[in-house]
Amino acid sequence: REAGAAASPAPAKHGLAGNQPPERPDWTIAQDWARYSAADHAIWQTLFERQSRLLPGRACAAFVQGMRELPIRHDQIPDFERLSEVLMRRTGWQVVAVPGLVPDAVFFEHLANRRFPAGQFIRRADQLDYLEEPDVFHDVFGHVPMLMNPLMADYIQAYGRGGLHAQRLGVLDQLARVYWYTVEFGLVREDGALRIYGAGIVSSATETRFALDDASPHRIAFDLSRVMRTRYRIDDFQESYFVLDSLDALLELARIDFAPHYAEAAAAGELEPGALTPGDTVLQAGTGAYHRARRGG
Ligand code: HBI
Ligand code: FE
Repeated sequence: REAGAAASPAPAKHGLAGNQPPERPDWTIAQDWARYSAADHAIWQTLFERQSRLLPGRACAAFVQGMRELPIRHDQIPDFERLSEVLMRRTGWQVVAVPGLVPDAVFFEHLANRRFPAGQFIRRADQLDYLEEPDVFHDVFGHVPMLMNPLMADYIQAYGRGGLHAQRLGVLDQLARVYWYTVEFGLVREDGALRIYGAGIVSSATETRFALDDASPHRIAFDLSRVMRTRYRIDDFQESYFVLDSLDALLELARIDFAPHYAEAAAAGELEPGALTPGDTVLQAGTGAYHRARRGG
């Protein structure tokens, strides 16, 4: 089984592109769609077709609907300007191109202004299942369809605002965990089953199967303070997935004041990714076999 494609960033790590000074202070670059090669588009097509075979019955309804309503083809890397025209009308969002990971403050500033920073580059053919930085497939296939859903659109903007505030409060790690276990690796109950809405899962063939079908990970009902306490892995599948009752819960998360939850989480102490606690509503306790085998345990 290939490594999980946790193609989402570790907090505060500048990307490979971060080595040279940014062209603009907000780190945006031109997507320059015409410069993608046939080989680039072919990698998109490979990834797109693989997920399209896997996702029916696994991706949540909002993801499927967002994908259907956006100009995202199977055989070409989408043009961000065309995506932004549709997104802007629907939820006021736009997609801006960046070279890779950008500093936290820059990332939050974009999200707070309904600009989603998407990697301009696409992974190499030998990186189909794992890459360190979010590329255009992770960001546009994984994240952008959910931005057509008003609940997620508001939630991610609130996250951007919260991120700027959390940095000042010194609680960024806790907030980043909430993003990680929702926007990146969240599951949601739908028609009595578990469905994917997290971009890190929905854009990964291996993790799409692992998160829903494998006996190894825990599936735990989402609880804000609990998630704030829970460390996460950036280099492999998650050991625990947190489940929303419905995407309506994002509305609540976008509105409430996180401050008391930060304090509660800090007082309760951090949890390892695979831990269970008495307060958990465990929907499915995992065996942990996958990660034990990876540790050679
Ligand atoms: N930059 N381009 C990009 N994409 C991300 O998802 C991203 C980032 N920088 C920081 C970051 N995510 C996380 O560290 C924050 O969510 C904490
Ligand atoms: Fe991401």
